Amino acid sequence: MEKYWNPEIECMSREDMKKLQDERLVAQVKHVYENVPYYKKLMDEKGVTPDDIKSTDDLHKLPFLTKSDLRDAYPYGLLAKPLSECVRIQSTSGTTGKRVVAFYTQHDVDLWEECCARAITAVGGTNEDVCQVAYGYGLFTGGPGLNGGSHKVGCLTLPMSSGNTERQIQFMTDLGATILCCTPSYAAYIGETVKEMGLTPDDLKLKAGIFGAEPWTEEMRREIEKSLGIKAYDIYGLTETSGPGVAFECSAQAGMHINEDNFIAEIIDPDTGEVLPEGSKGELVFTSITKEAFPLLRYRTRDICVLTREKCSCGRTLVKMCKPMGRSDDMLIIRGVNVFPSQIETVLIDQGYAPNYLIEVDRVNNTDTLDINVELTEEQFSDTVKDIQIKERELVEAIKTILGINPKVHLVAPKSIARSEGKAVRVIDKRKLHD
Ligand code: DLL
Repeated sequence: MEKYWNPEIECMSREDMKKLQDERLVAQVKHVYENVPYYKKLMDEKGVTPDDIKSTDDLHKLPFLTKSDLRDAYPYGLLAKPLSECVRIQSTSGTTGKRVVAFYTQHDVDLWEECCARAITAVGGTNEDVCQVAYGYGLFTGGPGLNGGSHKVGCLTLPMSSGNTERQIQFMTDLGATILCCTPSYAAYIGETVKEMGLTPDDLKLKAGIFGAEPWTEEMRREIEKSLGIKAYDIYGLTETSGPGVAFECSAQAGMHINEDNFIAEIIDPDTGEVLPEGSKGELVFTSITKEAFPLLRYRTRDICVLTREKCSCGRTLVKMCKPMGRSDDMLIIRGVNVFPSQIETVLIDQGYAPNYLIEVDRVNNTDTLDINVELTEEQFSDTVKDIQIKERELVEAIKTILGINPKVHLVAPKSIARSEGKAVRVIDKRKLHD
């Protein structure tokens, strides 16, 4: 039987949800207009006033916000409540430019934790569970978000943070963790380490994992499910909209339900900004309708996605988003061809490699180069040099078929590609260094 944390909201009729969103949007636009001079200016420039926004049908009239607005307004320029009412700051894990700093009132923290509680309940979590949170704690939203959700549900919460993998596994077995929350790349690494420690999934009590914060493929889902003996569920979110829990997967494991009572989702054409009809592929845009301190309106996520309202077998009526299919800004253009790292990952896993790889893009004599370093497993490593060369050629062919361009493939020794305890670094684009 499917369990819900908040059945009234999660299974609300479309009509009632629209009514709720309409009311909340109208109030939110007024709140932002009156308290955030930066956004008021954007609205004034567009000739829009709060009176023009009577329902979600008017959403398209509002100006967009982008990461560059967040940088311009850093640190307090988008704050909509006095600092004395804020109780928390979180920040992006980004390593380039100024970090994004998000603010929360206690009300905002409560709503965020409710979203994460819905995600944990959707994977079967109850107060009988032991929930190991191995996302990073600190400024990154992963640890604090799932930690709060786990408390709300009443799970016994293990606030492990990421890293120290053998200790993670020791706690996991000693304390009988049943739910694991971390990035999918770290889950895959934990799976590898379990095997290396001479353990099998039967030695673990784990039943479910809640993995997100970075792109991962269906093939990777199956790998993780096998190596840990669990069901692996996706979770999505971004610092700008609070953190994990904006959307979460249910028992159907086919797309993530968006917490629409808090976030209105739109899909736009990333080039023109035009709102696209339901079912179209485009850039995901979110409007927070309940957040008090950092209420971003029409925030462009850069995540490329499709929304669907098809009936879900879990009974939830919340709109679903597919796995992000890449970002409008991290898509690689190599010799004029659009390349998403996930396409390469799919080929690697299909051909029996572990998802440990590093893509290096460079430009030599005005021509783009694509080098893909792929780690061999221990079993594959015992092959002769000749066998390895054959394997490299096979991979080159398979990738060429999918991408239409010729990569260089380097099969490297097991464990020679640095492991990540947070988000994996999959791409090094050296062209940016020359520009
Ligand atoms: O990654 C929040 C989070 C923490 C989500 C833990 C899920 C679990 P940021 O560091 O601000 O926040 O990064 C947000 O990460 O715009 C996406 O591009 C990417 N992302 C997040 N979740 C997923 C996912 C957190 N499930 C950015 N699949 C987003 C693919 C994801 N990409």
